Amino acid sequence: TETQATRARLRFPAGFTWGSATSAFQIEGSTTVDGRVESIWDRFCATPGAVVNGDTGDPGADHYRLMDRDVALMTELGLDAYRFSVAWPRVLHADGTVNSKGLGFYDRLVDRLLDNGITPCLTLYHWDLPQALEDQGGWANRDTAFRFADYALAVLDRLGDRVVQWHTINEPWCSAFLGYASGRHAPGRQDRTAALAAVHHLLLAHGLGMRAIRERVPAAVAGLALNLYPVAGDADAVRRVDGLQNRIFMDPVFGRGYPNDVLADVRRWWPDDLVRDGDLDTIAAPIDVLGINYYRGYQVSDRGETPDLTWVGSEHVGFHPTGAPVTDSGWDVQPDELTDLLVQVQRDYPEVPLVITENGAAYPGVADEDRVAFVEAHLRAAHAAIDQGVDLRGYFYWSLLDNFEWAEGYAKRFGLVHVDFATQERTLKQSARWYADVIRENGF
Ligand code: GBH
Repeated sequence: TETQATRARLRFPAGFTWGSATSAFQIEGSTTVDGRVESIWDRFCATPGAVVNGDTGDPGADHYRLMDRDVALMTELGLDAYRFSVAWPRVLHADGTVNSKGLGFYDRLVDRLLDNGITPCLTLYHWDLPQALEDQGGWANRDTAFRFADYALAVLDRLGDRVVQWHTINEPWCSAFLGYASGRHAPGRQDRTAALAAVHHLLLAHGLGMRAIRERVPAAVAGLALNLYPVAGDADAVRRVDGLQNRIFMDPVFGRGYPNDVLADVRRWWPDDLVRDGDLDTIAAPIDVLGINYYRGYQVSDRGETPDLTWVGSEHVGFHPTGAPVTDSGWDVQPDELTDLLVQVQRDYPEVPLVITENGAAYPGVADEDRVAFVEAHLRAAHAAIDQGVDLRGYFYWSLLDNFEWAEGYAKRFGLVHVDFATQERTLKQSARWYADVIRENGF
């Protein structure tokens, strides 16, 4: 109607999914209960100097115990969908048998969500590898991909009758390069060859996971979530960073194999027997949707001041501020680049619809106008991409709750909902109220 058109100046397509996202290790706490085994992040948090303030996964936002309360918050916001991850260390006992009690938590979560009309969107792996697997080489070990498939089947067998939306792996770039090259994330290794092996084994795990999902849930809508970055600056640096960040994952997933220019850059460290017959077909299993996690773009140059181990074979590349305002994490706020990214991904990989599986920012406080402005600008950018023909199906704000921001600990707050980590009191931020209006109006 006319009233709605004037009130909501930007309307999203009918059926557009409004969501918010979290991940298991970042919110659950209760890391030693109900048979949960140690993960690489538990071990990493115990390493002096690894995480700001020595913060750990406990008690976190205590979501494992406050789940009902948190689903009530989602209902208050009016979320269409909730993206969460399952903790692999909760699902399998140390001896590899299925931990029914650990899975029971997700079983109840899914039921709660469905009871409240919220679509569960399940991510199988958001960085919390069982430490026992790391002790056998972690993602640098090919066998981990097959263990992931076993784990995926255990989750599918328990939840596949009710969960339709699945993502295999969240941000394999972080697991591979921050985990094994720079060592900024768990398991904190600095080994270029291990990082490249991890890239391949994470992608192989994705492909095997897709196969398991297809076997068990024929109606599934499934894919993976990549943290993609638009890159600008010196041509060779752009090619290298775009290659290691974006194309090294998208090209194999969309059936093109690894990009030759990236293979040439990393040749010295790429293990000889890494890619076996059939692997690329497994990785190229058709997906239904590509999840994009968008936070910022990169401004790069051919010469950085100090070598950065993250960028295997391109350690000399420099990263520079654009001059844009920054969030509390120091990240440049670059909404327009989101339009370019979505348009470019859809043009270069036209096979599938897109969904923004994460977008958000760290800002302090409950009166968080900055977060409102951030989300509004990014939704405008997403809408502009839709206007240019991009098939964008949804938007998930990162994050529902303030939580454990990995190596940054609890100091950086991404939530729509404020969490007092001492009392576990939840308070809706101004942005949460604003987002609830956006959801109700399907725009703003
Ligand atoms: C996402 O990562 C994650 O999926 C989510 O869990 C996380 O909470 C959220 O975004 C916010 O960060 O300077 O070398 O330490 C986005 C990718 C990875 C970007 C870590 C910042 C710090 C790299 N993030 N990275 S480093």
